[in-house]
Amino acid sequence: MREEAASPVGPMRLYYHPASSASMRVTLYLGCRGVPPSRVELVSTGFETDHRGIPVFTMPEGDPETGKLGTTDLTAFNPEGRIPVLLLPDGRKMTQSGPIVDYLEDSIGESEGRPLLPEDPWLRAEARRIAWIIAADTQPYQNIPFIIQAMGEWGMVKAPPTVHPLRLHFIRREFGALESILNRCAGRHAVGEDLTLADCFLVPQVRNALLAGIDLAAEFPTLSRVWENAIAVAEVAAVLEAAGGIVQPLAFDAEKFEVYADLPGPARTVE
Ligand SMILES: N[C@@H](CCC(=O)N[C@@H](CS)C(=O)NCC(=O)O)C(=O)O
Repeated sequence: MREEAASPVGPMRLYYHPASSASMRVTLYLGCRGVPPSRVELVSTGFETDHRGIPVFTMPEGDPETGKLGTTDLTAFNPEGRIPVLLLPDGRKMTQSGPIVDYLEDSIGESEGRPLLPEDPWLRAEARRIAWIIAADTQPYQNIPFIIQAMGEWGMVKAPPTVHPLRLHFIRREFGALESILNRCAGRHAVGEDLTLADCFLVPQVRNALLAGIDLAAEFPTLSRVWENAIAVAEVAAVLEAAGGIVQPLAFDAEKFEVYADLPGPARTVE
């Protein structure tokens, strides 16, 4: 059922946070596609941590949507409680980084900027395959909130979250698959010579892997080359700089986590 429409004027608005790797897939897409703020305005959410040290994204104070909802609880805006969220001028909301990017790619005219999906149907599928491997098969299993909760509530082996064995296992498992795929389809960038949607999804996940201490060049040389070529693109570099640099900054509260998980020693082993 269609959501209640607001005034259908003004830009779309992307609710995101610089600490969110899923959000960064979309902000990279916007930067690389050259979508101006007059078309999609970036709105940073608030950021808190709960008693376990887990990040909680909140509706921004003073935002008109927060005012309408009467709460900063993100689940009132998006029942999934997650970002990114794309808000259309008519009030409709789209969630999930993949569908958000697909919607933007389908609705922005080909005359505006360079499309970030190849024309060839097979190569389009290759780019989406890489995006799906990141979004569906990698990020959820290495996600620090998931790992913290599994340690605290479901008896999983205790270790510092950023370098937890489960996190390392799934990053290495999926990066191994991506390395084989990239060996067939990468040129300068992930799919051929031009930067595509695939690079927009790979870059934030590589930042997570670097926070986990993975030696990308030694373990995944093709992925490492594709990453180096991506971060050499000015638009990509600008998004990374705005989000705190090449390595994903720590986005949980290590001190609260230590108390919650009763871990000996500091949880903050990787800066
Ligand atoms: N599959 C989602 C993942 C979104 C996601 O996990 N977002 C994180 C930040 S990177 C989040 O909002 N987490 C808050 C929570 O799960 O409560 C997508 O691709 O958009």
